[in-house]
Amino acid sequence: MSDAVQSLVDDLRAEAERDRPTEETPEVGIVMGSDSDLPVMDGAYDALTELGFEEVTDDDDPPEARFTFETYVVSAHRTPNLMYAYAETARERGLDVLIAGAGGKSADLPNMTASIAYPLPVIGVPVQEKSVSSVIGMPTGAPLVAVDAGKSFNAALSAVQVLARAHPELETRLEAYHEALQDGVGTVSRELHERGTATFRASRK
Ligand code: RP5
Repeated sequence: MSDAVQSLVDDLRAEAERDRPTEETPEVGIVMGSDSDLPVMDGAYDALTELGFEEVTDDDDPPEARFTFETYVVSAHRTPNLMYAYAETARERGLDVLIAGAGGKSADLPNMTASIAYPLPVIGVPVQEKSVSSVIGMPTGAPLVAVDAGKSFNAALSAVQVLARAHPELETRLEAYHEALQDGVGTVSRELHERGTATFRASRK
């Protein structure tokens, strides 16, 4: 194992040994197979921050926000030891739900993470269309929830839905988010109706 990977594995295992209060540990863990997945996986970042989550970048100095998340690159095939350490320590490190994304035809990070982290729920994100079947193709008894290719934003919303069962505050935030979506449709619907198609279409160009 390289020094860079070994030090990450050591940090994860050391963190799992610590007994931090749940308010100080991230609820959501985001992992992706490569930093090249970030332009797709950053939808999860966008959704979580929109819902008031903040990112933990230093376990010893977590952000003020009550609900937080963390982000790592973990390659199933190039760094299997890191994948194992990440998934194996996830629960002990206080995580409640994981979002795992990978691309390529052998997108094994989501399903292997789900197998190792079980029974922690894992939401898989196929980073590309060609990754869908390898992400969702889990055998009976080995569950993985998955979104469509590229839908990391929805993966994060689903993660917050899971958390909201135990945190009414998050349910309120999800409802407010949905109401804002509805409001957007209502506003544009009235605008289209009242301005008429020709004017509305011209105003969009
Ligand atoms: C990239 O390699 C894909 O986007 C994938 O997420 C990443 C990791 O694949 P492995 O290193 O696990 O094979 O092409």
